[in-house]
Formats: sequence, C-alpha cells, structure tokens
Amino acid sequence: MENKKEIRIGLVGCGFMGRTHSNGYNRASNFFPDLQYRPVLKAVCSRNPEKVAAFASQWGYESTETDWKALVAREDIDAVDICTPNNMHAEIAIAAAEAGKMVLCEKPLARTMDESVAMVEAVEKAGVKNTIWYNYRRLPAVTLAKQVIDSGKLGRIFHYRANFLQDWTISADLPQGGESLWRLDANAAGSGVTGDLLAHCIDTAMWLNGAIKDVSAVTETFIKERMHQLSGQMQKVAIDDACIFHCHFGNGSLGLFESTRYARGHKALYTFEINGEHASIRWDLHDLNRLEYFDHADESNVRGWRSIHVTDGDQPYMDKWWVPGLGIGYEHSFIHQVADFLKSLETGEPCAPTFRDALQTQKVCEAVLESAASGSWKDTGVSGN
Ligand code: 4PW
Repeated sequence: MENKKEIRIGLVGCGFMGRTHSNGYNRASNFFPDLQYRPVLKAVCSRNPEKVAAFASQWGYESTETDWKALVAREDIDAVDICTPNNMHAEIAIAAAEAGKMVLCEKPLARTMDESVAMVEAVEKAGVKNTIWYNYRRLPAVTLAKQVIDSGKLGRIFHYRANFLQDWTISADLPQGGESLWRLDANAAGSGVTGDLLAHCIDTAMWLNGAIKDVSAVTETFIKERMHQLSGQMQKVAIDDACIFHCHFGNGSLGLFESTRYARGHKALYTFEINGEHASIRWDLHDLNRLEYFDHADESNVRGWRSIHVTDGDQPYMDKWWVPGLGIGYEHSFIHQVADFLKSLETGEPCAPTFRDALQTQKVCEAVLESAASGSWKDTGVSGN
C-alpha cells in the first residue's frame, strides 16, 4: 500500500451512479492488488449539504463540497468523476480539463453533438486522461464475447441484435424532472431511451462488431404530458419513450436494436445476439455470468447452444474473484472499470472508451433521433469497418 501512487478522486453527484463508482473505487485495490495506483476518495460534491455529508460518511470521502467549481479548483484533486445528470456533463468536464484534471464521466457523453465535440476538444487540448463509464463492456461474459469475435471463430458476421427493455415509466402519474426523475426531462437528459439505454447497446455493438454506418429509426412518446417536479406544472414530454432502429455495420452485417421503458415485466433486460457464418453468441444481463455459444463445427449429433458459465480464472477478470463457479454481479463492472483506469495510468495507454470513442456512440444516437424525426435513413458519420 505504502508504495502505491495515489489518485485523488473528486466525485460530483451522489445518486445511483455516484454509489456504483464509489463502490468501484473502494473495492478496486482489494481485488487488483498488483496495481501501482490506488484511488483516494478525497472529496464528493452535491448541492445539498446534508445529503453530501451523509454520502461522504457512508462511502468514505474525506471532505465535501456543495459547488462543483470549488471541487474542480482544488489542488488536492487529480481526477474529477462526473455522476451528475447529463446537462451538467459538458460544463464540468470542460472546466476540469482546463484545470488539468483527469476526467471520468458517466454515460452518455453529453446531451448533444455540440456539447460532445466541445468535451472531446477540451480533454484532448489539455492532454488529460479521460474515459466514459460504459460499464457493460467490463462484465466478464461481455469481454469474453469480444475475445471470441476477435479470434475469428464466428467468421463473417451477418446479424447483430440488441434489446434494452424496462417498464418503470408506464404510469402517467409519474412526474418528470427534479433530482430523481431527470431521465424523463429532455432538458436534463437530452433524450430518452436513445441516450440512456440504446447508448449502452451501441457502445457494446461498435466495440464488438465495428462501425454503424447508417440507421433508420422510429421513436414514440407514449405519455405526452407529465407534471414537472420543479415547476409543479403539466409540461410536454420531449423524450423518446421507445426507440427501434435498424442499421448497416461497416463490415456488411445488419443490426436491429430496440429499447423501451414500456415493456411491462422487464426491469433492465439488456440482451444481444450475434450471428456469424460459423458460430453465434448471445448474452443476457439477467444471467450476466453466462455467454451462450453455438458452433456449427461441432459434431452434428451433439451440436447445440453451449452455455458457458464465465467464472473460471482463465476467463476475463475472473482470476481476481473467488473460486471457479462463483459468479459476480452488476457492481463488478464498475470495479473493473476503476481497475482498468488505474492500469491505464501505469501503461500510459488510453482507457477505452475515451471521450473520442464515446463521440462515435453519440453520432449514432444523434443519427437515430434525426432519422426518427425525418422518417428517412441517416448516415452516422462513423468511419471504419
Ligand atoms: O445507464 C443505465 C441507467 O440510466 C443503466 O445501465 C440501467 O438503466 C440502469 O439504470 C438505467
């Protein structure tokens, strides 16, 4: 411990994501003992003094701030971690980069392309380490899917299919806006399921299967007006409640994506399936330690979907956890992200997805929303295969 270099973290926002990140910082050094860097929870910031004090005490932060500008200005902070609603991402990230801090930012990168481009320019101009928390990449079964695809076992890929289904906004009585329901308020969130849920699917898809070149989308807003928590007034709902799009990937495969918060019975069902010439794989967040794999090269009398329980020490990240056969959970994706971030400080490599990587996801989200609004196909502007 004594020989480790400290990375002093300043966290902005103490909601759901503030907790997942804090847990990641607290656990990473325990389970990745070889890392040369260790995070120190220096300060947490939130506007409400009682809330931030309680959060600091619960998660072990040394101090608190109620103004993010004061946190960014502190000389004893090396890295600013942004866990605020999306409308604050750009301003805080740009100020942190200009102050020479490393910047970790919760997904999506921002609300709009303009904000996103400004954020990328700021971190690259300042030359500061940056990363976006697209956490699902860091689940062992998802990382294994990446290894299987990169090994060429699937051969030419024909289809990529993904869903992210929830059901928590079906009630018309649910208000929008404010601290807990900002995801329903377009001013705070930028968009609905496209930026919140499909952004995850798009990040994973382009990581696994390359660039999405063009898209054709439909969106729907099922509840047209909701009471706004801050004004108390009924206001138009400007987010997409559901979005379905299909697309071409640069490698010639076809993609089909669906996300909604109106799929009764589904709380957070993120699934993907990829069909190649020789083999297929599929994954389901509800059974996150499992990767299913079908190999056409298997002898025909035993050919079928294999169910791979990804818990062995030779599978991604699993040498750091318990013993083979024992699974891990959602929170571990954030612990892995912290560990990968700390490792990137040792190696000097970027910690993917960087802001620039996340800009590609943002381009696809923007094209999806434009396509839905115009009723026509849209190029994403994302290059590569
Ligand atoms: O980022 C997403 C959130 O906004 C998450 O991965 C799941 O959906 C859980 O909460 C929301």
